[in-house]
Amino acid sequence: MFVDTATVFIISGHGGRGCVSFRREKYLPNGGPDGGDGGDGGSVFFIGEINLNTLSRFRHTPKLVAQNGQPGGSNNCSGKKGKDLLVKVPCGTMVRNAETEELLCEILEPGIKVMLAHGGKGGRGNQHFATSVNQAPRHVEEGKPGVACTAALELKVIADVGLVGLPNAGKSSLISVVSHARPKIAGYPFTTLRPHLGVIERPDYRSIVMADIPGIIEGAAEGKGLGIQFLKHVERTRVLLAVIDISEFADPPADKAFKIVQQEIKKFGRSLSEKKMLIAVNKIDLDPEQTLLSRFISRLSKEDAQRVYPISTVTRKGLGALITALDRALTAD
Ligand SMILES: Nc1nc2c(ncn2[C@@H]2O[C@H](COP(=O)(O)OP(=O)(O)OP(=O)(O)O)[C@@H](O)[C@H]2O)c(=O)[nH]1
Ligand SMILES: [Mg+2]
Repeated sequence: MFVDTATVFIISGHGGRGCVSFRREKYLPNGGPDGGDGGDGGSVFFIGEINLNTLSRFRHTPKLVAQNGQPGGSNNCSGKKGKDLLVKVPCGTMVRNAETEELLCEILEPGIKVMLAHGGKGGRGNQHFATSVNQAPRHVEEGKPGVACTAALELKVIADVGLVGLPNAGKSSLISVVSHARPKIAGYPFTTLRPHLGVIERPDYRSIVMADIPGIIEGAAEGKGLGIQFLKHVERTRVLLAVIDISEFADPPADKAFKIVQQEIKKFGRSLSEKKMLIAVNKIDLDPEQTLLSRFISRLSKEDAQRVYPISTVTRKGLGALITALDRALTAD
């Protein structure tokens, strides 16, 4: 199952208690206080990880607890600091305070570490409390408690290009021939159940990140099929690529399919329909005379017709031109 939301309980470590102790040595009957400080509690950090694409592990382990600091010891020994907890999360994770819904942070890039809960400070040992009038203090500080909070995590994958289309259009086939991504491909609807990312290598060490999401169907906005929940994953992309099956087996046929895509994107709202969109007309190997392609293009608006890229993921025809166009659309602004 693809999980893109999770609730976690974050608890940083309690600071260790300071120690009450007095120096005891032979021939030194009344040594001064030598109680060490408690160690600081461990903090909880989130760190962005490129290879993760779900929050499912938090369903099983929602408690994220850093270690407590150790109490101080005698002989001025400080307690050990509690170990920090480093939690790997997929890039694109948004972290909110579960009660107030306030956005705490967004983990956008791999390797970036964000502290979610600071560990409690360790208490001071009695060595700090000796004064001229009290040379044998029995007073120490308790360690400060850690921070506890409940956070709501939400994953919205980050990509440059988002693939949108009906089930079976060939979205996963496309991502698998232009990148190293290997999502499942099959001739039945809803093969893809969760988003996949693929990286397309470009000259000059540049790359385009493409997101394959589950297919949408008419009425997706009202919850039909897998719904439009996955469209939020293309919310952060800069360019949308509609993938349309041009073959005679396409059900519904290409022009209807394109209308559904446009309509569902509009219904989703959140400025998705204002994004640049290119149209990949797929499976042209099944339309050798280009009759279906010409008919499809003739029914489009002039503006849309100029954004059509005929491709076949089987023969790989048109893929180069499509990628160049995507690249141009991404670098245009
Ligand atoms: N002939 C032909 N078949 C294709 C082409 N591209 C994809 N297919 C076939 O179309 C079927 C669906 O392909 P997928 O890539 O799984 O389609 P999808 O859009 O990811 O489908 P969902 O994940 O269900 O939304 C598979 O049987 C593919 O082999 C193509 O260019 N030509
Ligand atoms: Mg698929």
